[in-house]
Amino acid sequence: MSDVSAVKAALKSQVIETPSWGYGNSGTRFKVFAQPGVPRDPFEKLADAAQVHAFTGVAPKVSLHIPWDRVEDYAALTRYAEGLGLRIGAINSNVFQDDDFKLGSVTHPDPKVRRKATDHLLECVDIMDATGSPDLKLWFSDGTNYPGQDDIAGRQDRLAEALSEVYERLGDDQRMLLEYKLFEPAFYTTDVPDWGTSYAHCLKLGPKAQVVVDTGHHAPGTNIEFIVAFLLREGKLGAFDFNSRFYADDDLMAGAADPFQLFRIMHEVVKNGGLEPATDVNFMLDQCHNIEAKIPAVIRSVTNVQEATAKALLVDAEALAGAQRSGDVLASNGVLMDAFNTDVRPLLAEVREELGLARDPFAAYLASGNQERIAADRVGGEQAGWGA
Ligand code: PSV
Ligand code: MN
Ligand code: MN
Repeated sequence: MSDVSAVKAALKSQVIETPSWGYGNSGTRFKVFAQPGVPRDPFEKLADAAQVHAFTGVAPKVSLHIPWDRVEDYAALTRYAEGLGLRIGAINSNVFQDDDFKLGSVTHPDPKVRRKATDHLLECVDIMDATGSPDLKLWFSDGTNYPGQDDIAGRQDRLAEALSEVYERLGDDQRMLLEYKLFEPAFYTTDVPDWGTSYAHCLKLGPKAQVVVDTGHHAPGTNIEFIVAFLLREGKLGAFDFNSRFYADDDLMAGAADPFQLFRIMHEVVKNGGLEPATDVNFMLDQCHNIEAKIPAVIRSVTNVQEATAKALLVDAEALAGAQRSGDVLASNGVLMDAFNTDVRPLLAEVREELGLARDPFAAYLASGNQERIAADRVGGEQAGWGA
């Protein structure tokens, strides 16, 4: 896309959904470093998300995680979000923190445990009804640690059965997003380890089931942009969980570890219609900010995704197609690299100015005094964290 006004329009209409848990304390199994001013409940998480939206203009949706964001009155939470100019995004189920799920949730050998897990997923659909959320995001930690521990194919049968019960419960405007992850916490087999397994289940379930690509959930060296192109072609790319990694599921800020990979992914998104509102790809972040300040880190991640998107939109599609047709390897690669090597920060600053925002959202947020305000106001009570 070389028409600058079309590029700007596309950047203005892209929506990036931020995760409630990204605003809470998090850490590794070694230590959680608490930060001042961190939210004490889901309402305060929404208030922080509203700051990110106020300064970037493109983050009006927030993913919730149940039970971390369980409240008495979801209608009140939704009204509060709306009052802040936000909408509730994906409802993330959690079947990985209950003692009963040690050997699996929906794939557990005991039908009573499977019932409990499926009931939680159904509760998440009730919460979608109450909040207007369109997306149920499913990630299963289910798997085994040792050869012979359980029946690999049998677990697929149990998974399919639970997914189909939940699928049947979805309303017309609701969909199921099935996330995969190579390993962890299971270390031998994982029941949904890769995009192929997720895709196969989604295909059988029907059009309301789509795959989530979490950019931190692959073996090192995996070509994620290939997966993206393939799933878009099949109409099965539902969403991204953006984050970046150097080693495994590091959950670092999106675009921090490998901006070139994020650009390559966004190039396939743009090229294959993934930015069109009708394709309905949900661009979510799924990351944790262990040592950096949370709101500024989410702002940085949003702008990193925007920069990768802007560069992808600047790819000269005609020149690229021409070079590809003539088999000119170096010219084709050159077209892509020209776009990647463009400094898009001035373009994005203009886009923000046209939206009535500060040219640099990161600096503007730091100058706003909000960070100091929340540190002073949010004393007492227990700070929310990943898993609380
Ligand atoms: C699992 O590693 C995962 O990526 C899933 O999306 C979870 O819901 C999320 O992390 C929790 O942070
Ligand atoms: Mn994820
Ligand atoms: Mn993850």
